[in-house]
Amino acid sequence: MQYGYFDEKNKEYLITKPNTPAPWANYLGSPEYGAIISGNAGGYSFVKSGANGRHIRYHFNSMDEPGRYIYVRDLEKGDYWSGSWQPVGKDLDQYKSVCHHGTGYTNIVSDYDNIRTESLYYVPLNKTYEVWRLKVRNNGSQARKLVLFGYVEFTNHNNYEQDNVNLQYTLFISRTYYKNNMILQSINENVPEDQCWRFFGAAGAEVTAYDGDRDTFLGDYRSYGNPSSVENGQCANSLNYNTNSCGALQINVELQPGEEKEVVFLLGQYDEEGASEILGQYKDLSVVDKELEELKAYWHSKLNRFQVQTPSDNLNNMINTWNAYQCFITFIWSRAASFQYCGLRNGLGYRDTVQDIQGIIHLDHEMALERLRLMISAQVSIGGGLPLVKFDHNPGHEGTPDDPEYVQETGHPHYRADDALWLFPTVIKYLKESGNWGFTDEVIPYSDHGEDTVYEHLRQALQFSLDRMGVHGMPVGLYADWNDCLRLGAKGESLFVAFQLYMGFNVFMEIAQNKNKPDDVQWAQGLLDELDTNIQKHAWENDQFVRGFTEDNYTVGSWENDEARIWLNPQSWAVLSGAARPDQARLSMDKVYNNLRTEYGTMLCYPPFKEYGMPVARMVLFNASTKENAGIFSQPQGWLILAETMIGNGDRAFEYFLDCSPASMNDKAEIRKLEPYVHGQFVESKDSPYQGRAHVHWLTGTASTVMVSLVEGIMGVQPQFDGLCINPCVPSDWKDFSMVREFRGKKLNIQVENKNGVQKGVSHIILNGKEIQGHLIPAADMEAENTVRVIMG
Ligand code: IFM
Repeated sequence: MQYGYFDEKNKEYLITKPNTPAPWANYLGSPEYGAIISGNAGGYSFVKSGANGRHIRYHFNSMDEPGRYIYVRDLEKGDYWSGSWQPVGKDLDQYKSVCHHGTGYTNIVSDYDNIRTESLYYVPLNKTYEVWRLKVRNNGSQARKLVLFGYVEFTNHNNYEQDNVNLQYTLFISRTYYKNNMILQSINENVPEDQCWRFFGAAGAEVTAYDGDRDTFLGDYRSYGNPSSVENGQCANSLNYNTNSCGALQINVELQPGEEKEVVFLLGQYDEEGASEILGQYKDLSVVDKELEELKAYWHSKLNRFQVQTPSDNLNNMINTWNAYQCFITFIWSRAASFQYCGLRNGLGYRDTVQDIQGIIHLDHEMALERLRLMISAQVSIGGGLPLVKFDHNPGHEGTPDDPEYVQETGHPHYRADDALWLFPTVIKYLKESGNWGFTDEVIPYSDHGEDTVYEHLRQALQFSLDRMGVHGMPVGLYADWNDCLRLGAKGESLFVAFQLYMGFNVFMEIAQNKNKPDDVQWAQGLLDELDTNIQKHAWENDQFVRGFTEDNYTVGSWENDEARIWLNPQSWAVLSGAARPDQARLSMDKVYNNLRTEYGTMLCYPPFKEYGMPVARMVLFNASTKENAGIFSQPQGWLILAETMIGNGDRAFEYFLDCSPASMNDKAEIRKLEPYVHGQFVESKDSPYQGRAHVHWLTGTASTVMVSLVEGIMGVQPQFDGLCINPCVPSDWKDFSMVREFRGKKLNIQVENKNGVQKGVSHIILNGKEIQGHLIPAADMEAENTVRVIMG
């Protein structure tokens, strides 16, 4: 079933049926002032921290409530509804609505009983409050008297846990006040220093009545769907005292046929003075249109740095807007706040963040650089990464995972085997995109003590693994590798990490070569050769790579096992790292195709664990076909696509893209449930009764891996030190397609011709009328704007 569609031109997803199978969300603002909103206006807001700066309430694990509600009541008929379908939930035969989720804004347009409302929600650029602009229009032939209500439910404490569980305290420390068209809420904690203020105000119309007491507004034994004040058509001018607070503002309007009125509601964490100043800025309501345009321009100019036109709308929507936008959202928000992440994590996961950076490098390498520096400064001097980089990370002064204080503060004991190795693909991508070669010489502190150049940081990352090798000559798995549930320990070995190390050596050598350091190249080459021999000797099993070895020498991911006998990641990473020989690549990738692929994506391993489990295979805790226990983990789908493109298989790479693309499920949303415009963390696979159902929306490393696989793999646009390589790997029935790419301040309009229908292979390129052999466009030959013809075949 379909609930909406993509509007590629406006970079929006339009929800045309509001009864979506899960709350379909969008992000507004940034963690400085963050807001999440569903197609039914459910969601919450906070300043800086989803857990500690929360000022509006959302019930996690609920039916998507409460939220930023606007109610409309017809004074004469007594009927009422809401600007979003929920919470009142009118009959969908009479109530029509279209929710436009765009880049940084959401606009819900509804029609009911000849009244059209447009509720636009956004956070202005670089501002720390939110705006709801309501337009209400009488499309009928009779004059109408309407009562409008804006409603928000404040938390009673900035810490959302306190708000939810410590009621014997938090219920008694908040008060609301009404002043000058706004409800102000104060929370008495450590007054006066930490006195916390929130406001909900209206601009553009006079408030006729208000409620600051939630229980009065809702009434006893009622819900958000039938609040007492709305049903009565009159707020009670209540203020809370030892009860829950809220902000409810009532505005009465009269509309002649065809007439439209506007009111702007504003919400944030400001005291009276700050709030009045903000309200004052919206005296002229046209500010809203200006701010909306600014917001669109900000996002669209980033996204427009890489745009494609291919025969697949699905791919176009993903590359041009939604996958790219999701990469930014995941990059900016990390795993801080969504409808599943409740905001509790007080920092950035090392591996997740370093991977997230990759997703935006092609669109904004400057934004990427700042975060990259931070992550390098969270590498411990012995080379490993801190599993969690706290929001108040203090380079040079942090504890380490061996240190009880760090463990107590972060809840993260022990090093992960993979963390710092993620720097290799990320740093090299940044260097090649930006051309900022000097970055390798930049000195950055270690997290605990000391400092080094980025180049030496990379060497230390290799050293961390070299200092922790197992009996087969491969890196040990420690507390976890990429797979959080695989505990191979201090002696068991991980093939995933072995392939990461393999890639690490190759990247290090490439950089060393460019820096003219032959001794370093030789050092890395010798170690790489050794690792290669060990992988070939111990890890290849007829037609697949194994996943690892436990301390007691059980082989994880052996075809001889009863459970989890084949794993996806070692096969794709053998290709990505360059370790797989051509015949191994083909055999193992075919084995993946034949044994792990399902119509909803490719499983992480199969069959699921049932018997073999703790302490090594912790995924046994998950139901079969769920998450790491043979679920379709979404992030590895990107590696799979990329691996297929590296061995020239465009048809299969595209097939894998279609399997996992959220847009492929746009007309099967009742199965997938999640938003069809964003990836989730995983999809249930074939041993689940709900095969195809996806979970954990928005904040997932999938955004970056799939993005990279589409941009560099399928579209084949790969920056190099000295230029831009264009080497697409596409389905054989793609005869021509185009791209627009910005690269180091130059613009390239690229037309690809594939008359012979090959999957991969460029015969020549014509740059501004001049023929180039091969597929590299030298940076030195580029003009400010370039016409590029790429001839495949
Ligand atoms: O790699 C991890 C990630 O760090 C957190 N989510 C699960 C992934 C796979 O275990």
